[in-house]
Amino acid sequence: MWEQAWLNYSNKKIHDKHLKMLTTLYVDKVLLEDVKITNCVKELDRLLEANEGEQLKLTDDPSIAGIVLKTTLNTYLGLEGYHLRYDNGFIVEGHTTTGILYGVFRLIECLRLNQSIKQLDIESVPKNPLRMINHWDNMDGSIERGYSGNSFFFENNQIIINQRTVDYARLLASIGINSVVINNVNVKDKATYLITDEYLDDLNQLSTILYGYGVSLYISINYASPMEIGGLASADPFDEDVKTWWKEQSRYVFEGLTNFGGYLVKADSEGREGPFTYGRTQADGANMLAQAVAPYGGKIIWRCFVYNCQQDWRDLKTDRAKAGYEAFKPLDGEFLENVILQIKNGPMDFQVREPVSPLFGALKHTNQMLEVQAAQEYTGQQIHVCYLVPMWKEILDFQTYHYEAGRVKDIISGTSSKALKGGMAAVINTGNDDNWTGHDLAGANFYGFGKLAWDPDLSSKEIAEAFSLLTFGHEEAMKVVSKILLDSWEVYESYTTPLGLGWMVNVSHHYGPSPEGYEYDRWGTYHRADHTAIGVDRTSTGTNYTNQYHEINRKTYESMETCPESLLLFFHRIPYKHILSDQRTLIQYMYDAHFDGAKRVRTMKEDFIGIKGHIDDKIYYRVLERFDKQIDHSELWRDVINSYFYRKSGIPDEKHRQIF
Ligand code: GCW
Repeated sequence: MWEQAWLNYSNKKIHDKHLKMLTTLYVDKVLLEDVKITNCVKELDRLLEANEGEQLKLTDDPSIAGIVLKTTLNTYLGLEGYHLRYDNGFIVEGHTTTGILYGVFRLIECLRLNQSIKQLDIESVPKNPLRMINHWDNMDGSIERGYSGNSFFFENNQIIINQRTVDYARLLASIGINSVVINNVNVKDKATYLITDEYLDDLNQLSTILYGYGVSLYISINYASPMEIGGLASADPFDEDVKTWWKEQSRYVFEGLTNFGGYLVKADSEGREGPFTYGRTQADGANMLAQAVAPYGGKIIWRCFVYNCQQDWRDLKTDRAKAGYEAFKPLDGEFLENVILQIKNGPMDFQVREPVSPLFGALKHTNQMLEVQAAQEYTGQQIHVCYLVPMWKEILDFQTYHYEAGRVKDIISGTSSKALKGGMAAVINTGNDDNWTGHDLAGANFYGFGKLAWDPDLSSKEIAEAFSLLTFGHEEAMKVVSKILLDSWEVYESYTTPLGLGWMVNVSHHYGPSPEGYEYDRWGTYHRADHTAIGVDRTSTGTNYTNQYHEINRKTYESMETCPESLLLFFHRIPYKHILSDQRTLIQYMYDAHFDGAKRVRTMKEDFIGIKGHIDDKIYYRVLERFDKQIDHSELWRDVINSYFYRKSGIPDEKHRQIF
């Protein structure tokens, strides 16, 4: 049976006095007809029941109510914001019922976190218009890069709808997510038919449930659909028959589904069909679809993950890092206004550390959305603990210098330019495991993504603490777990591939060390180590990738002296004997990082053991098992990487530790 993650209301009781107040609810009669309000009432019911409180009663008299839900005509809260305050009772106000729903979840969270109620006065409006989850779920039930079981949306080419669907929608609403793409961007086989009558009724049941929690359904589409299901000879965006096919199909889908949002598209990428086949641009392809969905207010989310995945490793000119910018920057201004470009955080592919994609802000007339990956494909596959909120915050705070308000978070939220709006998307880390995310601590990435997408200014620490307290229900557990979370990215990085190196993983499944796994392959991901040096020169003396940044950032990255050390090997080719800022040689830094990192995993486990008894035993043992694996695998990383560097360089460890 699946669990409730951070919505487990029975793990920590709320104050009796507050509980009592929640039992008398006033809501305007008309509002009670709205599904989002009935969902608020159900949520309060759940809380009361889990806390063994009295039953909730509706009252006609707001003056005796302990909690009041109401709409305000005032539009300052927008379509999703809320005002939550205490005035002899809890008052949750929104301009819309969606706002009220978010406000109720926030109230429950405040009460469970035991925040001071007397001063409760929170006005909150989400910073990002789109706060989106991308599932890479396949219709046979498998999940591409899934590390927590199978899909809870699909099984045997059918759509699953049950109480878990509702609980998922509740989890989304509780962290402010407003859109979800349920199927993998690699759209194949039956998934191509999701936009046909074969699935429409089931999809409508799903979209109706999601709607009740403020979430719009999106679907990943196969660009070749007009051929694969429409029987047309091409999918050329300039072909009138193709245009008509998409218009007809889209009318059908938008009219058939409640609150349908639009399509997510992976085109001309890793073997997927796209406009390039017909000599058309990415904008031609995106705009053709945008026109088809525009009459219904639909959106096209078009991914920028376009690169040559057939590179010859001997080709030193092509630099995969440059591909996204080269494909999309020249098209700036050509996309219709209901197209949003979805850009991965870095120029490569979700490595443990990458610089920020130079497309952000360089696109001046195009809606932009940031794509991050909560699924830990390259960051330990939910066996290793790796809390990614600190990484995402660095990305959001990155100053592009392209605008006065030029940080990535300003660009995607529409602060830089009122004309442009996007948001954040996460490839999510969920599956049908009881705890949703395989590793219980990986829930922090799911929770944290939503919180950050709503408010990028929250700190990594406050998110980690709130997650830990809500999920594990104990103060001591909160202290220990949040500390582990906050250290975890740095620890993982240090025993895998520090200094921006990346890619030393096993080919295809991407787990575990393989220093030259990708070195002679076609994917364009090379570190080019020889016996004297490692790294790719991406400056003006090399591939000139640095030139894709604003001049201020270009200069910073150009020089080894000013380039942030954490990205040194991303931008520069460095001799092993090069002296780093702390006077260590590069090779010694590598050895030290790998030895220290693996050691720190043992400390994390010991700290975790300290909270035994404070948290549910089932969770405790589940996490402990993951730590044991992490210890083994981090030591493997340490040994394989250290041996590799030793054999390449012939330079021994100054501290004479064991290198195999
Ligand atoms: O990182 C790569 C993954 C693929 C994925 C692709 C993408 C869905 O290894 O599994 O495909 O990125 O983002 O499209």
